[in-house]
Amino acid sequence: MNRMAKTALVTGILGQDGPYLAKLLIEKGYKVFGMIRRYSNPNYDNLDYLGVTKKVDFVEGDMTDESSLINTVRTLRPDEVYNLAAQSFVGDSWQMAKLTTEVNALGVLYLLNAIKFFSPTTKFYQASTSEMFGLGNTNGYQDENTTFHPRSPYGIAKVYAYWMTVNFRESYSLFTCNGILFNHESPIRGIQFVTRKITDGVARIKYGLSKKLSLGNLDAKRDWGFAGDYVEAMYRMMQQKKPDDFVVGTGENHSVREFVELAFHYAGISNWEKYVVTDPRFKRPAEVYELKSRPTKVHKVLEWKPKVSFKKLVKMMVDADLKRFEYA
Ligand code: NAP
Ligand code: G4F
Repeated sequence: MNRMAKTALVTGILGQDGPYLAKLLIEKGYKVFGMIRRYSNPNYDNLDYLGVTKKVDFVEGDMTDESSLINTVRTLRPDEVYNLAAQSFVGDSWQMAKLTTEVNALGVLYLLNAIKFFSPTTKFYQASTSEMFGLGNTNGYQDENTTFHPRSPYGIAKVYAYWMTVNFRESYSLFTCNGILFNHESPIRGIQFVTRKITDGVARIKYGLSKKLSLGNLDAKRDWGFAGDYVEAMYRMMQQKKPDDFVVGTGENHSVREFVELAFHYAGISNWEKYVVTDPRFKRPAEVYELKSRPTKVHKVLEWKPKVSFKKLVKMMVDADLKRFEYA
């Protein structure tokens, strides 16, 4: 190991963003430690997909187990901690509100305390989210000044974590920042999320493995970008002289229906209406109807802009799922 290499601890390393961030940090010369929770059979597929599994050092820990976080931070004393771990599926958060709160809210407090007591020079990134805005908007968009009105236990837990992150900065002068990221997707997006559910469903239909695709609210609108672009914004936030909070998004939004239409189109299937059925099971008790960022601050201060357009993103995901089934 290069002794001068910076060190980063990434929680949630096996999810979607973890592997993209790990790849970026490794390319920048970091030594990356990835925290994984105890599993009888952990799944390294996403890290394998990006070719970085062997370049990450794994440490065991769980966001609900304070002592594991203390031990990890005390032992590694990393330069940077990126807290990506979460029960991140909004739809499940009503059924598992307590677990969601323990992981997404209290877990962040434990991690911040571990840094405060055992490694106060460590910089901390919190994976905050546009779900915190919920119904809140300012003339049809959301930015750093928009009021939070979360609509799910997930969003509420994230609001707690957001404010704890701000509070540790204000109370103890720690370097803590929030990236308020709008939806970002990729070929390794979890299968439950609507984009990947659509591209996986389209590929199954294309290869005759499925006849229907069941979805919930087709009118919901999201500001969708590519995960590979968004981890660069996380990194840049942590390189600032002063910690701050940033909204990260594309500045445009599209409906679930538009995503569906394009995905079927790229797979070469006409008449998408023939295959898509709406199922109330996939509707939410309280919906966030529309999210759209105003990313002026991140453009100006971090000089960050997304590289992958909405159309390119849909195509990338459709192509990847078609390829998976081609060899299945
Ligand atoms: P993801 O794919 O669901 O990954 C979340 C990771 O957290 C998984 O690796 C999971 O571990 C881990 N985790 C869950 N519970 C844990 C626990 N108790 N202890 C330790 N690790 C635990 O999520 P993502 O899309 O990469 O998102 C990364 C972060 O950004 C999340 O905090 C999410 O809430 C936030 N965010 C995401 C988006 C987006 O559009 N993707 C937008 C805004 C904010 P397992 O692999 O073991 O399940
Ligand atoms: O893909 P989704 O499940 O993502 P959602 O709820 O926007 O949350 C994602 O983005 C957040 C950032 O804004 C993250 F914080 C969070 O961790 C996660 O990554 O749903 C998107 C929209 C919703 O309006 C949902 O009601 O799609 C709608 N939808 C319609 N049919 C569906 C379905 N969502 C899912 N998951 N499955 C459906 O069948």
